[in-house]
Amino acid sequence: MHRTFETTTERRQRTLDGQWEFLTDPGNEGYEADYGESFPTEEADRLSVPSSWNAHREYADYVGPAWYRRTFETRAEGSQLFTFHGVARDATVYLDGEEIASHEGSYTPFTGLARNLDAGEHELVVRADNTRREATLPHDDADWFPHGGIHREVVVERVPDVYVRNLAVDYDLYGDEATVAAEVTLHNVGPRPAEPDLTVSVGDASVTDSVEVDGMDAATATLALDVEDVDRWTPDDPMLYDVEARLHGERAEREGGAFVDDLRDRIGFRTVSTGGREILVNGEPVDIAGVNRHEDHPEWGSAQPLRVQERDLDLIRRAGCNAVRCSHYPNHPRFLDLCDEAGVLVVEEIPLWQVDESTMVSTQERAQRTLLEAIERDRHHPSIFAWSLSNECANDEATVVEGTRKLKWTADGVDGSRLITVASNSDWEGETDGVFEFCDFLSVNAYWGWYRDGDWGEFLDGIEADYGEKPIVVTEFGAGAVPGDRTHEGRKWSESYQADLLADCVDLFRERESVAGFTVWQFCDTLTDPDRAMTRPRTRNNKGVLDEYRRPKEAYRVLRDRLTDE
Ligand code: ADA
Repeated sequence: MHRTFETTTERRQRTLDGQWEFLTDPGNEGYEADYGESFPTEEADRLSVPSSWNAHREYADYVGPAWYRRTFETRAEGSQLFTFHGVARDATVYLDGEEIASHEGSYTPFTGLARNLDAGEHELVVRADNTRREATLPHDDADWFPHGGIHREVVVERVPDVYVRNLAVDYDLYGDEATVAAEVTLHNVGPRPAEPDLTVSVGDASVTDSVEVDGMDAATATLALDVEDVDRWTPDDPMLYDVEARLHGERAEREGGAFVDDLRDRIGFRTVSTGGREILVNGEPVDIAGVNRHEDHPEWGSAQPLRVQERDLDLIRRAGCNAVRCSHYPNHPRFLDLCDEAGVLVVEEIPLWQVDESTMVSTQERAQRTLLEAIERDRHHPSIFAWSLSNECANDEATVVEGTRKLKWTADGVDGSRLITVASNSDWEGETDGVFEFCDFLSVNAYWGWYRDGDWGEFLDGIEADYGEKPIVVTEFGAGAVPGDRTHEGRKWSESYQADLLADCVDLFRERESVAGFTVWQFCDTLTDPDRAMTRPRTRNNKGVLDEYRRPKEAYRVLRDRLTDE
């Protein structure tokens, strides 16, 4: 299951996990060119879905297009909704030879609908391509490994002619009362108009209305309801409420019978804001102590089995951390569910990474789309307290500033309930950041003591002086450590050097009033882009406080000693 709870009780929902046929296509010919119309099953390998093909020895370094195929059976005629929760990176989906969906970007979902699909066997073919270019997100210079493949779940749901396409819940909180507005989009894939009853419920409160939706059309209705005696979501007591949009309707006379459909999610009632140099949850200051986490594992690549997610979160919490920065992209939605349940605070980012003037222009539209997709997918997670619009872009350039401002407007337009930030290394590069001006808090990346010598204290003095009274979160700092290299001398690349540097930084950040928190770079060692292999031993970014198998380095203990009483 792609979430920790059921997202429907009425639809027949299947996850197309398991082995799919798989074929790389280095010449980008399509299988038709070499093999004729039908998929060359005899030539194909079998690969597990979800997984990254680079986690399989034979395809460890493969970058380019590849093809997946499988068949599946449907018992009865009906419409089927296919949701791909993540294909890395660009994908086109064909059902029985017809294209039903295409999408760019590894980390946000997309859907394809097959109207009135016949009963019987069907063929699903997916073309995926992990080639990075100047205008892809991330671009071709990004330093994390370009995993490819169907790395998140593929879910198929049988939906009635009129079904709930989307549910977006917003609320305002007044003490322990909430006024909720639920925007529900219905999609009618049948030819005739319909007027089903729509019930929206939040916990025990509910409201019902009827909604008209024309044949072959969509309609959006906003239903309002009040929730009383609200138990707020707090990091210490992360109370969650079930939300549901449920449809009841009569089919057209000729067909007879009733239909029903439902879509479920969860929300948590809380506010996030800033006050002076502090980040506030429900008006209370929180000290952010967290890690940066890439989705990466030696056995799974960028895919994320539940057990890996549970264990990662457990290790994060055992270190005394209360926050995760999902660097540098929307993480798997189930990981966010776990954070909601644990009361862990999350910064979600889009993969707009180290973009300059020219790449800002070429990626602007993709960035807007990705941001919208991320917010649409994740708007209900109470754990997410901030959207991070970019990482280490050339924020001293006017084009980049204006492009980022557009992203902020986009986020504000669809979700006014979270803080906005960007992670910036401008000051570390000796430049002035033009984007900080419209951020709610400043996310600062710097590697004093690793890439360069310098004084963290002086550096923070400068930031405090330059950007007004806003909270500062040091979102990246750290040092590389080759696991097992423990030395008395504590030279670079040793665990000892990394541990000492982290200890000094954490002590300094915690003492400083302007610093509302920090997220260590990074949770665990991760595969790096092969182009960086000569400066990164083991072709990994070794700045993890755990190694790639999540075994602790000295730095993990140092962090834990400082953040817990154990
Ligand atoms: C940058 C970047 C990270 C990581 C880090 C490093 O700050 O944001 O993605 O690559 O550097 O390890 O050098």
